[in-house]
Amino acid sequence: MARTTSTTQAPPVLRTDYQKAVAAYWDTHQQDPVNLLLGDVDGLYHHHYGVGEFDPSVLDGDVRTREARIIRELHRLETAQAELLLDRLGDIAPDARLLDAGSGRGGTSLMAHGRFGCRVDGVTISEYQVGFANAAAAAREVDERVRFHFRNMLDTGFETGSFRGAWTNETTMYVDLHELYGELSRLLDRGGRYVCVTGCSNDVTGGRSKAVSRIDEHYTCNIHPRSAYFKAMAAHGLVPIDVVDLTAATVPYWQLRAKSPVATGIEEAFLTAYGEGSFHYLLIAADRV
Ligand code: GPP
Ligand code: MG
Repeated sequence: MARTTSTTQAPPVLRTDYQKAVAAYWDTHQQDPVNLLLGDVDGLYHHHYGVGEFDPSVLDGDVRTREARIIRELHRLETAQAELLLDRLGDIAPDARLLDAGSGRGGTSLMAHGRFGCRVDGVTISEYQVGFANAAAAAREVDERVRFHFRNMLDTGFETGSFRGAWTNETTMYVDLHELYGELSRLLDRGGRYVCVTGCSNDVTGGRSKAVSRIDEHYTCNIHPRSAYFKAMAAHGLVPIDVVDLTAATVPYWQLRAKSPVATGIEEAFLTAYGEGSFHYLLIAADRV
């Protein structure tokens, strides 16, 4: 009988041309002042937007310090967004493990570790981001407990049922939701919590508006309709416990950003999309059953 030998090779992290294009975007989109100058405020580098009212006094007063005041304020609103996400994870014990699916430069993961003291693993398909975030964890001397990996959130390779919580902080528009929730459902322990913050298009107003299409084009992403989230979660044993419409809470962030020296040109598309009701900023918390 012929003997067959099989070698087990890890599948490549980047599977499709689209994933390669997304990785290339984040690998080369490094000098973005809107993210770097904000992160420089306290060493937490975010790749998500902000929530809450801004202090209008940052726009007035001494012109020499105006830019620094606006940057601090935008950063404060982005950090408040991550706090809101972490609030919805509930009580997490120090011996639990959390997953940051699409971890960017690591800001939310470092905050999660700071709050819960637990182990956090972040995955991203940008090797540049892995290096940046691991350096940030080392600078805070938490690299034993907070680790970033060059892995695909659709197929992380982590052990089944090994996570108590997982989140996606504005990353789901880069992936197929069924593939993602299949993987998160596998990774979460029974009763584990998933928290999603996302921008989604409004099924009620029909197809993708011009403003939403502009956002997709700007970031090379595919914004999903609101209904797609609930269908995909239901199909993969993720049962929503909380749904919060954060649209009104994020508009001030975009208004301030539009007036700021770090505006990138995409601000008007967000303000139009939110203003016309074709787009919502949503938080969904769900339990793995
Ligand atoms: C912000 O990243 C988030 C995304 C690019 C994902 C798209 C999110 C939507 C809600 C549609 P960033 O902080 O790198 O963006 P920017 O450089 O514009 O601040
Ligand atoms: Mg940003």
